[in-house]
Parts: sequence; C-alpha cells; structure tokens
Amino acid sequence: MSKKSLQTYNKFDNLPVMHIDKIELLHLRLPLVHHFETSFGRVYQQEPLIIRAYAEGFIGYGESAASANPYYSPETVHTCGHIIKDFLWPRLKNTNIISPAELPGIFGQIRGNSIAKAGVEMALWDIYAQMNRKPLCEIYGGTDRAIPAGVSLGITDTPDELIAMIGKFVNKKYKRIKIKIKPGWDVRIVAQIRDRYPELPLTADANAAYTPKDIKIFHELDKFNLMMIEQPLDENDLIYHARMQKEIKTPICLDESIKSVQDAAQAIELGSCRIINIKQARVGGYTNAKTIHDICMDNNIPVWCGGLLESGIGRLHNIALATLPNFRLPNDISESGRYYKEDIIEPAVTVTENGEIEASNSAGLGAEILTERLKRYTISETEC
Ligand code: OSB
Ligand code: MG
Repeated sequence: MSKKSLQTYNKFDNLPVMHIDKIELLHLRLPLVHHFETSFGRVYQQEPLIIRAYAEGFIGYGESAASANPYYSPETVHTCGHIIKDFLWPRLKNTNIISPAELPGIFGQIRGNSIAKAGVEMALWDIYAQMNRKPLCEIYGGTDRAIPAGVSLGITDTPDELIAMIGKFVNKKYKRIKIKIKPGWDVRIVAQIRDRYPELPLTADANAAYTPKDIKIFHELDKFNLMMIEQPLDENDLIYHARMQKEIKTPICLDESIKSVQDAAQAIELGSCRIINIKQARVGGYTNAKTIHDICMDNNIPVWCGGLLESGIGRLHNIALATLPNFRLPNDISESGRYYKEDIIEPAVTVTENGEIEASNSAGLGAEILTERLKRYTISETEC
C-alpha cells in the first residue's frame, strides 16, 4: 500500500482520484497445451495484449483477449494496440478519474473496439481494488466466492479423441462440458457423446456457423437434452435466432450477438435467446458487463462467463466477474493447465474436487504476476 494513494484527493468533493501515469502494452505469444479448433479455424497459440497501468503508486494488469486473426471478432492484437495507443490513452492521460466506471463515457466517442476498451478498464479496476484494499470480486459486488468451472473443448480429428478428452474433465468434476460444432461435426458427434455420457451436462457452441436453412439440424440436436446451444447463427441475426428459439425447446445462448447493452435488451425483447454468455472483452469491460448482467437478472435470463483462452490475467478478471449473483450456470473458466503449460500468475488457477474455482481473498486481482515469465512470452512492447 503506497502512502500517497488515498491522500490524493479530488479538490471538489474529497473523493480519492486516480491519475494514470502511464500504460504499457505487452503483445504476448502463448503456446496452447492443446490446439483449439472452432467452426472458424484452429489455433495453436494465443496472442493477447496485456495492459500494465501505473497509477497512485500501484500497478494494475488487464488483458485485451484478442488473437492474431479477426475471426471471432473484428479486433486483433494489433488493432487493440493501435486503438489503445492512439485513441484510448490520449483520452486518459492528464485525466483524473474517481472510478473506472467512468471509462465507457470517456471512451464513448470511439465506436466498437470493445476488446481494446475492456483491457484498459480491467487494468484500472485492478488498481482501484488495490487502492481500496479489497479483492476485485468484492469491488464488483460478487456474492459467491466459489464459482462453477466448465470447459470448452475444440473440434478434434476423431470422435474418439474428443470423447477421451471429455472423460478427463468429467473425472476432474467439471460441472459441464461444452463442445464446438460446425456443419459436418454436429448431430453425429453429439449422439456419440450422449451414448457414452447420457446424463452429462453438455452444451454445443456453433460460433455462428449455420444459417436459418439449417433448422433441421437443430430439430435433431433438440433430442439430446443439451443445456443450451450457443450462437447457432450469424451475430447480426437476432430475428432469425428468435424464430429458431420458438421452434426448438433447447435454450439458445447468445455469445457473438451480444456486443452491447442494447444488443442484450433487444435480444431479450425479441426472444432471441434464453441464456446469455457474458464476456467483458466482447462488451467493452466490466461496467457494460454488469449492466447486461442486471438487465438479464431482471428478465430472468441466467448468464455465465465466457472466455477467450485468456492468460491468467484475463482469467482472474473473469473469475471476479463470475461471482455476481446472476451467473447461475457453469462458466467457460477452466484451470490454468488446461490452456497453458506455464501460466503467468502465481498461484495458477485450479479447480477444486467439487469442480469449482475459488476467487481470491487478497486485494486486487489476488495473484502475483510473474513478470519474468511475462517478459519471456512478450514478443513486442509499447509504452504509452
Ligand atoms: O465462442 O466461446 C467462444 C475461445 C475463443 C473464441 C471463442 C470462444 C472460445 C471458447 C473458449 O469457447 C472458452 C475458454 O476460454 O475456455
Ligand atoms: Mg461462444
């Protein structure tokens, strides 16, 4: 705890202010333990942009969970660097803020680029929590410290390979398994999994790989008691999702379609889904995520926390978010070792024998950032 931090007061209302001295952007290249394949392609490594912010004597970390390619989202690790350096940072420097909740307003003129905005907001929430000597989950208004772990498993070369992988996570007591589907890898693979695991809490994520003409496939999938089907159609197809949701009994969960508070409100009003997957990265940070969470809660739409193969830094932010009360379904948050051989935090994220992940009790993000490792995986660094 620095001496000066809480002594820096806003001269108008005596609230502690945050003045951000500088931010650094670290472009990492992290090799995955196992390649990850979705309907939009296979990746062997992840390329997040880590945001390190300095304010009030503290250091905070955030993650823009982008990748090298604009396939899941239009953003990449390079667009995140460009947007932060040339548009977000100029609006932050020489500005005193009381709370990072002001950031969506400060960044309001910049359209989209949610992954970039979320990374900066995260770093400042980490500092804000440290200044207040509280764990991030408490700052966020979290209620449960233990959150249910789920795992998202990519498309494999053979069905046997996927079924073996599922077995591994079932043995570790993960609370639900999500598989990726695409045309040609859907009804048959789900039937094979159901043969082996009739009762397993199972979901399928299409990452927008289908069109409304594929409705027959979804009538077929409807027979397998899936907990939900995630993002079957294009992200802009809210109306077609609503039509599909009327035709099938399996709940539709939206991921890519929900990029803003307005998207969430409209999807709910149209009946496009019964569940929403919230990613801070996709909606531009915690503040928007919390508003979406609250709208969903008021409309009896359960949410869960999605992931983007984050490093430990982004994952700790996701864990803190997932402690909020309407996160009522298992999350795409798994143990560090499921993603990376060496995570960049200590202690690494682990799953208890009850299939849960415990949010940390210490101030801020609640884990040490291993700066030597961080440096080892950094392929380029920019100071703002
Ligand atoms: O659609 O949820 C998705 C990973 C990259 C891009 C999109 C998605 C995913 C995942 C992985 O499903 C979730 C995780 O981080 O465990
Ligand atoms: Mg998804």
